[in-house]
Amino acid sequence: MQAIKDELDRRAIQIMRDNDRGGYTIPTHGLYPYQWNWDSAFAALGFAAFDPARAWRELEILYSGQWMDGMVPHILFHRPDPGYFPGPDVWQCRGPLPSSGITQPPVSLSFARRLYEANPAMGAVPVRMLFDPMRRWVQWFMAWRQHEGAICIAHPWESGRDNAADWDKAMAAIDPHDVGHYVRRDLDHVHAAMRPTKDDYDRYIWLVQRGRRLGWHAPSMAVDQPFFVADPTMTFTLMRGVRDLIWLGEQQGLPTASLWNDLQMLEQGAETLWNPEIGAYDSKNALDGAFSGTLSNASFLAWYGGIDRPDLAETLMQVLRPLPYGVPSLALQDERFDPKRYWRGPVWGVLNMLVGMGLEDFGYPQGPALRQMTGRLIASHGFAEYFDPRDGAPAGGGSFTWTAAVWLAWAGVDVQLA
Ligand code: 2M8
Repeated sequence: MQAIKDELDRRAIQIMRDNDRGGYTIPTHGLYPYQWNWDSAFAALGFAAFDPARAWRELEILYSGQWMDGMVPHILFHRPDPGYFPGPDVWQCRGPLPSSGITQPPVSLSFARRLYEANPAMGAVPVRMLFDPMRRWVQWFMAWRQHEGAICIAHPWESGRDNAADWDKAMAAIDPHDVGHYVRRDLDHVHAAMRPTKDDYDRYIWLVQRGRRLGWHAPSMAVDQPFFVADPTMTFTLMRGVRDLIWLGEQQGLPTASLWNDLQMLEQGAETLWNPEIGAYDSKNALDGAFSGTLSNASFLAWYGGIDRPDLAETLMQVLRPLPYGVPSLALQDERFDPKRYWRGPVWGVLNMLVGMGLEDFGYPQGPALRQMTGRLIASHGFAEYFDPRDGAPAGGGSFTWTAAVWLAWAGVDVQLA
């Protein structure tokens, strides 16, 4: 058994090294040839298991793309690559590096704390360097993505759960008839049945075109927003991020006063996302106040954010009961459930990890159980981008950085293989 675990560790490290582009890591060769924001944060955790200095480098390069207004972009286009659409020519942004004009869940705030805790002597300098950029990113979220204390997305790609059922109604309100012709590249790499539909893509690109037209100027973009949805992914990852940033600031004697106010606001905001009809946290359209009515894996991030809800654990048990490999991106009982289509059913190692870490913090037995399920999923089905939640069949891209990182940082650590 130890030999199998050693071999999986070796493969995971090899994937991280193969996807390393010299200081930053791509999610997977071909499909995603650039540096993605939250993927990079997971990569840092993976590197921490075998090369802590390289882990900090990953975060430093990520923050080197931060915009003047504080936003840290969701993609940094370090080197042009025609294999991905939309590339830097479509986004036309004006940050210090070629980038996209939107952001992604700020898990890097919390993972910086994990890196620091593992080795405070090595972490002191990078923490002092990254603290202010991180605090400015938090301020950016509070200024431009906050609604009644919850954190919203202005594009489905911001949540990281691109085609989640959460956004269906809000996306239907967009009319993308003037989007024009464009050529998707994702379908060169992955079967169309596992990817978002053309209707989704028309709206993704239409929203990019709007941002470009407005020069990605946050105040202009906030006027007559066509899409603005409060998202549990963003709200809970930022909530934990702020807690962890406060902790880091206190360790290093850095100013944390404004962060306490942000935290209080986020805690109030999170409660606006509790949907009693589904017994869980839900996304909510900030433009009309309607809940999406979606039980997703993000519905269970409350513990990760630092909030304990025993009634949420009841709902989680029901969602997990029929499934062997963890929290699906959409509950099996939902009529929109699609086991292969990306964020509309498949199970993702990264979300299992965030949900599981939160449950472990609060001492729920489902936390270690989720860790073992994820370990067994990866051990038996490889380092795929995501998996069919019913039988674990691998889907999407292969040799995936964040799945390798989840193995190294969490799921593979004390895995018990049969
Ligand atoms: C997926 O999203 C990108 C756009 O950002 C895409 O499909 O082109 C999502 O799974 C997202 O969460 C992830 O960060 C990205 C790279 O792995 O791929």
